[in-house]
Amino acid sequence: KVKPAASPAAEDPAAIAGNISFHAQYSPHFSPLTFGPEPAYFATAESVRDHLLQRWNDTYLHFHKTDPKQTYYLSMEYLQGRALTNAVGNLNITGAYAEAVKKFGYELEALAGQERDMALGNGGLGRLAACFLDSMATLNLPAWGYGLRYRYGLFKQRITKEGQEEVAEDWLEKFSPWEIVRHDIVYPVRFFGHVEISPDGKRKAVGGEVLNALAYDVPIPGYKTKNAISLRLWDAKASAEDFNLFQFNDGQYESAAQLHSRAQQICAVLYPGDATEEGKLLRLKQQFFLCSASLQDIIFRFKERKPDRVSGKWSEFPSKVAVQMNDTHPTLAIPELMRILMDEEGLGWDEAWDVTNKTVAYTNHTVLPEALEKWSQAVMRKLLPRQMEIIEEIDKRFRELVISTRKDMEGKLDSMSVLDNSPQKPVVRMANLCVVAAHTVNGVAELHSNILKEELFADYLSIWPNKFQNKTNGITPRRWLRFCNPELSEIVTKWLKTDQWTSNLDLLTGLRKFADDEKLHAEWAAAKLASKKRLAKHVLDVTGVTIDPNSLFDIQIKRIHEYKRQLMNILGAVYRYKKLKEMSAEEKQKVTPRTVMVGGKAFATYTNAKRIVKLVTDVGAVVNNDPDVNKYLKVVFIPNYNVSVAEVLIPGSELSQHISTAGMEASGTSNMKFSLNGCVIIGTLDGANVEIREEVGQDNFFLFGAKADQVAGLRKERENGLFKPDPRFEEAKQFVRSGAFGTYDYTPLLDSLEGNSGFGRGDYFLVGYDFPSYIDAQARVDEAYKDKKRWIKMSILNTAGSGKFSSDRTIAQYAKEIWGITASPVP
Ligand code: 26R
Repeated sequence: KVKPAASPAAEDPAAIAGNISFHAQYSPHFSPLTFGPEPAYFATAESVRDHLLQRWNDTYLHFHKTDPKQTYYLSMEYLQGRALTNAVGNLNITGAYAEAVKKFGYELEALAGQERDMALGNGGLGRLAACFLDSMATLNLPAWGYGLRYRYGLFKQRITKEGQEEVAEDWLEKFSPWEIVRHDIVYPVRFFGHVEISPDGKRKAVGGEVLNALAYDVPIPGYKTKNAISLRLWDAKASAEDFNLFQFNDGQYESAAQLHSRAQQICAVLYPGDATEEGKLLRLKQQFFLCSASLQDIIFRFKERKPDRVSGKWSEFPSKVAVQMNDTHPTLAIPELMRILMDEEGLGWDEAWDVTNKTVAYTNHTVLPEALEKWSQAVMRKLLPRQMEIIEEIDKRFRELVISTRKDMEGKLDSMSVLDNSPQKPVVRMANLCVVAAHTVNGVAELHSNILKEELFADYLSIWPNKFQNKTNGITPRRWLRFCNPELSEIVTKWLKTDQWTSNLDLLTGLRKFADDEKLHAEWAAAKLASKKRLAKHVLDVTGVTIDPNSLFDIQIKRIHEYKRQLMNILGAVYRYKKLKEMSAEEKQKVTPRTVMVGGKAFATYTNAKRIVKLVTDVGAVVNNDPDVNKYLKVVFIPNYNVSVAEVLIPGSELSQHISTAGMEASGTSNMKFSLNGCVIIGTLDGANVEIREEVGQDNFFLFGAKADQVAGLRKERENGLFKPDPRFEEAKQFVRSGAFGTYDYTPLLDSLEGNSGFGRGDYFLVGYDFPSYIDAQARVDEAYKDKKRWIKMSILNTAGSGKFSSDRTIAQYAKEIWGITASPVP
């Protein structure tokens, strides 16, 4: 019935349907004869993409003409999730598209569900980068992202009898409608080789293997603006010349295409295992590939925007370019920019260093020692000989600076220097290189930034007191409330009498004055129940477990890590189960029914994390099938936690757990998403929890546990044998040891909570110390939940107090206080 129309239409559902039909027929990926949900999704996505392309071209041209200072965000991770709902939402054409697809008999939501998550990231850091892009576009900032186009992003998690199983996830199997290959944008990236010195003393990298970086652009639309920015992802390619036709015709197929297969390895997977030397080398290659290609592109654009710019004008570079390094993974941008400026553009060291320093800034996302990158000097010298020379020079000059200007700090040089020259294992300390080279270093929450200043980078603070800043993380309110929770969004808009909160999240404080309003309570409770039912359906679909939407939904979703203490959560559930078993039928009547849900991926080689996954599933298998208690407690492991699963779980949760050992979680960002969706937090004073509690009010946050400044002392106490475990903690562990949850050997996992040595680290994460106050806090939760009015009020006040945690606020601060860029809206 629908007439195909090539021109994109934004407003009119009939015209949109025509355009969708056009895409189904003229850019077909499937037979146009069948129009099932999958082809319908692709055709719809391509129709939406037409709008994005228009804006994206206009924005590029506008930036080109006005030549503003621009930020380039360098990140090894982007956890974009799905794009369709977000794109039509940001373009403000959801209604029209929903109606259009109805003409083909589809619900827009169902089509959106066809899309594979773009999961080019691990967790917090990658999702933060995705939220930042959304805010940069929305704020009309001249900024964009650079990353790698991994073929296999984060693995798919399957839960079997053995626990977690990792399966490669091929998000590009059926092509992504959201990326545009840019055959016009290709840069050579050199690995290995050696440094050649010309008669006039100039140094230059030559030889080795050269691979090409090919750009793929993902347009990022801003919310209710004409601006659309770019996420540029690099793919590695070898050229035809590298294909040895002679060898191939001689039957030597593998060696004929050797460089082609090496190129494929670079972008094959996100975080390839780095246990082997080959693995380490590959990761370093990935990092350099991102840095080198991005910098060449940045410099190309710097020249393109004002072709009369000559190399004498390099001092202008920092007034046009800001480079933000998302953690230390793109640190090689520093020596690579130095190399380009010196070896290719002819600058001297001092000038190149000045330009580099004024251009790059570094964000730290973790203080965990094992996550602070250190690369072997030997590997680096082999793979990147010229860049390694430059790093050595940076190190040398930093040492000279300290000795000549801060004699008093000389004794600290061993830990402050860029190179760690210990004879057993000489390494480059990437964080130190970042601190020495960048003009600004920031942490991602107040507490974390203070820890950086007082501990990790304390010595540098006295040399560069103005280098250190805080930028508390944020989340995009579009994806994380407006689009994932339309029911609650409508209520918020209705009571605030405006939908402006979607781009000015501070307006949410306006809900506070209705926190006791019974009509709002009724609407709020109904919206929450609807979301809980949607969540329950998801749980049934993926696990086969039926959960009761009237029970308290208690959720912990995040990467599985010992410092995040999922083990404390599950031991708490074990304790709860044991107490339920001991109760009379009468006593049980008074219990608040609970559904405890845990989700998250464990790194493939992280044994204890995998044991924790297994324990949650084992406890669930027993508890959920125990007719004595399963009306009061269910324990579910949610498989394959990702962005799309989060969009279902977060709106439906009532209590969420952010229970890391104080001082260890740099910020956390899901805590913000939960709070924004009216979910109450049980948590420690860690990361952004501290600021969330300040904003939502201490009565609306269940606090427990040791404070960050107590942690070191408590570990000492424990070493000295002064720790007396609470009997409830002993009881919970003993119950697991007794085999109540099956025959799997949990001894090593539980032993990590004991002693001062041996298998564990003497309960390094202080689960035993915090357990009693955690159980007490959970008891307060149970009491609070019995009082429905009180609970809903807490829920409303959480949403009302979440304004600060918009990534619009975070990005506005980066723009002003680090990057020095201003809005540049397309007219
Ligand atoms: C290279 C390897 C060692 C590696 C280590 C750590 C790779 C990736 C990571 C991920 C870390 C840096 C990460 O995701 N950190 C998280 O960043 C979030 C965004 O700032 C914080 O909210 C969160 O607390 C922090 O753990």
